[in-house]
Amino acid sequence: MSLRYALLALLSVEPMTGYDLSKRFGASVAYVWHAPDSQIYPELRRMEKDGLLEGEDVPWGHRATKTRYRITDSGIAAFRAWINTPLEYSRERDPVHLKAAYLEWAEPESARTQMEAHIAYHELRRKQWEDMISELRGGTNIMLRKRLEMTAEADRLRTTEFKIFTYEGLIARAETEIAWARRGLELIDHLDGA
Ligand code: VNL
Repeated sequence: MSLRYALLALLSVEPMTGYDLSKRFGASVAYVWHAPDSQIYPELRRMEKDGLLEGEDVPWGHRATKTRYRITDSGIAAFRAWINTPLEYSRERDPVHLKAAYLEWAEPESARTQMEAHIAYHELRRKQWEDMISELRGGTNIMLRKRLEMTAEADRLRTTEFKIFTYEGLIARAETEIAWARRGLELIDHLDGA
């Protein structure tokens, strides 16, 4: 369900074809909400059926057409209702922590490799989120630039600051994961020697 609100967020800026939307998605929301094209395109069609979007045919090349989606008043209302509704939390389902609980079964070498992979993954994500903050601060993120163009001067600061706030939280989380896996490596070594 969250995917549709991510798409509404992007389409609140301007109408887009599925193709443009997918590109914009990749440079913005995808850093927070991963979704492949195979989910995006059918979701757009469902959203149109639900009256949240209106599709119009636009020319594509010489003979073909493409659907360009525009957010409707009902789409804007749905987005507002969503942003103002508290989340229902779901209890954790994290395979890494499930495994961590039973590492006494693992070969120490395999346990080490898996902790190292955890560190590498979260270091990569941290870097990507740090780069995104630089884009947001530097005004080089295309999606935010378009959004700010249609945002009243008085609202621009908070429009930017909440995006940065999002990534600060993700970076802090990545750092916690990295520190935890480093502690895991120490523990594995310590217990292996014991
Ligand atoms: C936007 C731009 C959103 C950049 C982002 O992440 C982002 C936006 C949620 O303006 O919708 O990284």
